[in-house]
Amino acid sequence: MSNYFDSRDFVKLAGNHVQSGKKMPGATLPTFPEQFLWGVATAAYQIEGSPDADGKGKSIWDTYAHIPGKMKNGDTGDVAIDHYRRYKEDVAIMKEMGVNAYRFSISWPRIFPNGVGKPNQKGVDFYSRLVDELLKAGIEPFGTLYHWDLPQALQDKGGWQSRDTAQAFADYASLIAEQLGDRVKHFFTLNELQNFVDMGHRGTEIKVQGKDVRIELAPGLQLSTAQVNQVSHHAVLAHGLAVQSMRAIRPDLLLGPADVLFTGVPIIDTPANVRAAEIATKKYNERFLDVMLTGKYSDSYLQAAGQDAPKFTEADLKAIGSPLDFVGVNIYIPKSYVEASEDAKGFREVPTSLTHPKMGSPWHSFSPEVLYWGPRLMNSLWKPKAIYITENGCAAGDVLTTEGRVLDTDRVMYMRAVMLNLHRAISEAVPVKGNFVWSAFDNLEWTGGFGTRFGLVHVDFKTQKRTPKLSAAWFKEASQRNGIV
Ligand code: GBH
Repeated sequence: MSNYFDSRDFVKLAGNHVQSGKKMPGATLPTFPEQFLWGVATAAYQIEGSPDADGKGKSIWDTYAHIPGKMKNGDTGDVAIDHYRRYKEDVAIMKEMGVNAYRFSISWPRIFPNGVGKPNQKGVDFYSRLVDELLKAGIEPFGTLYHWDLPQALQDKGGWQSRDTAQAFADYASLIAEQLGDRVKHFFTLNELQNFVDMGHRGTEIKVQGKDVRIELAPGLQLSTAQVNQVSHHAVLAHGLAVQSMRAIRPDLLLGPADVLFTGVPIIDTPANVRAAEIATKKYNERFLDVMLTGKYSDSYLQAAGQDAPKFTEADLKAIGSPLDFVGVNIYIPKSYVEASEDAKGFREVPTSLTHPKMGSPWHSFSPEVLYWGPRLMNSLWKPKAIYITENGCAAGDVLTTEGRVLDTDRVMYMRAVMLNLHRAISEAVPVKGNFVWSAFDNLEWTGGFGTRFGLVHVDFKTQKRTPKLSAAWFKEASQRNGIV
């Protein structure tokens, strides 16, 4: 089918010295555990397009992206990379890239156009066809139930400020378990709870190279701290109720969240700094991973929140703390570099150097060691049964050369560095089972628009032509060798 993407092209892209699948003579660089998954990830709104097809309802992103001034260059997901119609070609490309696991998200309003009520079978059928195509290609499907595209109908009734949204999510989750759970064995509940809660309901400031970068996501609200804390409670409650409702339908499913890990990285490797980083990491995730993995809100959170603490019941905590098969975490940047401190908090944040290197997007400082410290600290704090890195990757200033190549040497540098750090964690017995690169294809980077390219595969957004980048060739080599060359 795609003549621009056969193995010869990979050799052309990567150079003639590559002998796919063979060990390089003399190479002593790391190999990964036998069942390690070399995955890639995407999300529905960022790739699918076809916002009205086959009975789909509106999501909050369909609404938000059309508000003037919200999206860079006025970009929207109306067409995106037209994956809804081109999914077969996209699966074939991933297969050719040596991908053995694919993390995709299911659009809730395709399944429940009104958020609740009668499911839309045609929406389910799309994901069913996608899953069959993946299995035929030998790619293990990993479904994400929520990657930020809440049905607009639920937003109109209060969205995540309403407790009913958590219950509606559990009902949607059980329908997916029933309809896809015969073929999809792994599901992630919600993507990056902390980011969609905070960026969507208050906006977040991140400091990079001394500059504040403000990030907002749909629905773009400006709520009070008490309201945001209630929203975060409903998000973790949705996760817990979904785990329960899916297990009730199919006890054999393997379930966990795909949260973002806010990591404290020790400024230098002294035992006191490592301890400080651990304390910071627990604190940074107190409203999310910490309550999901311990079944309780920490005393320090509840005390500090005081009047602003969320309202919850013991039964809520029991659901939120439901036992999990794995924890998925997206890891891009440290929340902060930290050092030991004598004060009550137990750590002090150190501002990043003004010249700290960064990757293509405004918020993305280049700190590959977070792929070592994140999993390591997570393991020592919460001892999860298994860990998946559900996202890492970077934007780059990709251009097509006249020969039709995309030579993203910076992304290759990034991935080599990240995977070496991840390997270090695995070699210390941290149970990381796989890694999903963000992203398989260039796509709509939320408010950042189409100019912020994260893909291993370049997409011409006018013609929809897909072209694997140098980094795709790197990925194929690494996945075939199950190691770094
Ligand atoms: C993750 O978010 C998301 O899960 C994924 O969908 C996203 O594409 C990926 O990482 C890369 O960002 O105005 O250009 O700064 C991480 C948090 C949310 C940070 C969206 C940047 C706005 C784009 N990101 N965000 S920009």
